[in-house]
Amino acid sequence: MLENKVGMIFGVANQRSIAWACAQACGQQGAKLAFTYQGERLKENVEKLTKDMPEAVIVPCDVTNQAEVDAAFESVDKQFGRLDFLIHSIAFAPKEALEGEFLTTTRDAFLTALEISAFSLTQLSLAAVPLMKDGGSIVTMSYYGAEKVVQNYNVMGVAKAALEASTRYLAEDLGKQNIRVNAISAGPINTLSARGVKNMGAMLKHIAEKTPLRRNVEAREVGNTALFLVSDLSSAITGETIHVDCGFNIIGI
Ligand code: 0WD
Repeated sequence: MLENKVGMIFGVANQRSIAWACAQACGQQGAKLAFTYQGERLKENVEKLTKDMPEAVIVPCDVTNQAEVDAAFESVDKQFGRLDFLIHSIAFAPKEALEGEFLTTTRDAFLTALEISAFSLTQLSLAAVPLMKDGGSIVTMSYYGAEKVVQNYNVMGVAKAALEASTRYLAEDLGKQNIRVNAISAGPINTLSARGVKNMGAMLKHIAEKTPLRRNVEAREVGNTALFLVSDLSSAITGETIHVDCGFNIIGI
């Protein structure tokens, strides 16, 4: 399905990362992939995970460092000369902002969370456009806390709301170039980032009882939806936030 397509994947931290599930789904369909990692601490993880992908490009990219962002896209240009899709699967907020009341969020925590978790989508999209010569697809990861209040999610909910709005504005700007931009609103999955949210275990249990499908979503299922969104099967879908949450968001009382 993705033969001859080149994708860039941001946000593989370890084998549990949603980004890695996306990479596996797209890799299995023949995509050539470039992976970015944030800081030396994650380099080895990404190298190990991709050892059976000889063509993979692996480059450092902390989105707070514009020089690294530019260099990452230059590497992809040099290696492949094009880009067809980009998967943005990164977020960060200081741990202390992910508990207690939203009211006490500091300026620093707010700016950091919004910069890394929301602005980076626009930043990376701008860098991707010149390489998306035949159109393209950009996919980002959101969460229900963008729409409704979720205890402890706090400033990350505000960042995800900005991320979903950015998805719509980018979709409008880039549609003329046949570049689509969509978000996946994934149900909670026990990854490294998720552990930063207080009471994650209790939340997973509650959700498994309440969803129409009576279970939690698996990273693999989010990866498959990302595959759909970067493939031509979704060619008329842009600016959307698609829930991949076993139906949790449709439940009222
Ligand atoms: O329940 C979940 N796990 C959900 C996650 C439900 C719904 C959405 N999401 C979102 C997250 O908010 C995030 O946007 O999915 C995305 C991926 O999250 P993940 O797979 O759950 O988490 P993880 O495996 O930790 O990957 C996120 C990575 C970072 O990992 P760590 O844990 O080391 O912070 O984002 C990357 C980093 O690799 N990251 C950055 N990348 C570039 N520059 C930066 C940065 N400054 N900061 C964090």
